[in-house]
Amino acid sequence: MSATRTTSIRLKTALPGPRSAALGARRAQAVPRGVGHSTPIYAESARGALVTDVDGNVLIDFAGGIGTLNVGHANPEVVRAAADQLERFTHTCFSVSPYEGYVALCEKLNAKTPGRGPKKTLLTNSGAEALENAVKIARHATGREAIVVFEHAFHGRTLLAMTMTSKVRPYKFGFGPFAPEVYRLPFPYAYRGYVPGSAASMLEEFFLTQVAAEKVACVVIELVLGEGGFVVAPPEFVETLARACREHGILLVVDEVQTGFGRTGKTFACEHYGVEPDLVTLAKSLAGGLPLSAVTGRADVMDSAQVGGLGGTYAGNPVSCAAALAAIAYMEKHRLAERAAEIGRTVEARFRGFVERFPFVGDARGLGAMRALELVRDRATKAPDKERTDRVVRKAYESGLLLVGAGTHGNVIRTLMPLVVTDDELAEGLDVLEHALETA
Ligand code: PLZ
Repeated sequence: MSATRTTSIRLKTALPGPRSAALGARRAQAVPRGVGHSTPIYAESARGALVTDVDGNVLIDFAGGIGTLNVGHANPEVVRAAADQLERFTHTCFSVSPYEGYVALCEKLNAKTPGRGPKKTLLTNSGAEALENAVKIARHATGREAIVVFEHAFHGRTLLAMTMTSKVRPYKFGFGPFAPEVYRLPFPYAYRGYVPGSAASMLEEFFLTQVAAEKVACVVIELVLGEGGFVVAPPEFVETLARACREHGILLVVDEVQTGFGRTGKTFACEHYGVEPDLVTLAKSLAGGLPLSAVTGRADVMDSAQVGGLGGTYAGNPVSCAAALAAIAYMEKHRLAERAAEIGRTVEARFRGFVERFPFVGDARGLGAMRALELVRDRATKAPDKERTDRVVRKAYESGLLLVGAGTHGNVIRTLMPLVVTDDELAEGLDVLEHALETA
């Protein structure tokens, strides 16, 4: 830590301040309680990795809109591109009167995503919608109905995406009946019992006891679980899975909604594994905070659905496309994936120290800047400690750091800071996190 470090956090009030508290009271009257929030801090403005709240407090953001802000809050190049497009036209609907931005973005994503053959891209609005469409396309292309997903997966909140999501509370409880033909495999969770080398026999058993391989349209996997707690799939597992998919004519869909656009230290998590998925789903940091998602994949697969079978009124909105093109150009120009790897090394070193220092930190893990701590009641039983995790998140925001938890047991703290975070902001945020761990 350098003596000359600049500090960014500026607290004028206790948090939440009076204006945030007043908005919280209005919210309670106006918004259903089902819409949760991890902090009660209401934003007034935000730049880079800093958020200024309605009481004038400045906080460091390690949540980044749950991973949507790799290029930073209100990135000036994204804002300019979106504003220019807003001036020209806000919307025509691509299936009525198309426009270049949609096509240019698809060309860009076809070129950037893993996989050497010809590719095509469909644009949609949200991560969930991308997953829904990936499944529609996979089913159409294979003529099969079953889909295979993983324990601890998160794929969204619409009926099919919610069905594909694993965690019952709060995401599924009371919201059934669920979509049919969704089968679930255990995720290779090293800290909680995955045995290396067991992938092939597990898959064989699965296709005998759960669903016949020749009935499966696609397997959908997050290579690093997002909401599930930043568990990194071991490469040997992914290789075995990809091989089984190839052997059985099953399409491999990699959900890069949270891992994408540099977060893991490479543009896409797939690049760490050398797998070429048939389809990838993209969202979050794709458009620098504007709503946009995509399915990119093998042209022959993407083209299988009939004309008019894919689309949506707002899908691929021109303002979001302009923002995405600017966000991608910014990531390339500023080598944000490399910066993510560097951030990851800094965070990893501090987190290793936290494992040594705090007996309740059971595991520290991640890939690139996507890093997590798993909190347990004791290291022998590994009993999850959600209560302490919630206290850490609260202590952190009270001291000026926005954080989000994760994990099926709610006992994981994860980092999703904008990748434009400065070294000083990063160090200060990590200090606040350490203090929160000390006192929570
Ligand atoms: N796939 C891998 O991480 C969204 C969820 C926030 P949407 N994760 C944040 C919440 O509380 O709903 C996500 C993801 C992965 C799909 C999705 C879904 O993306 O844009 O939220 O629909």
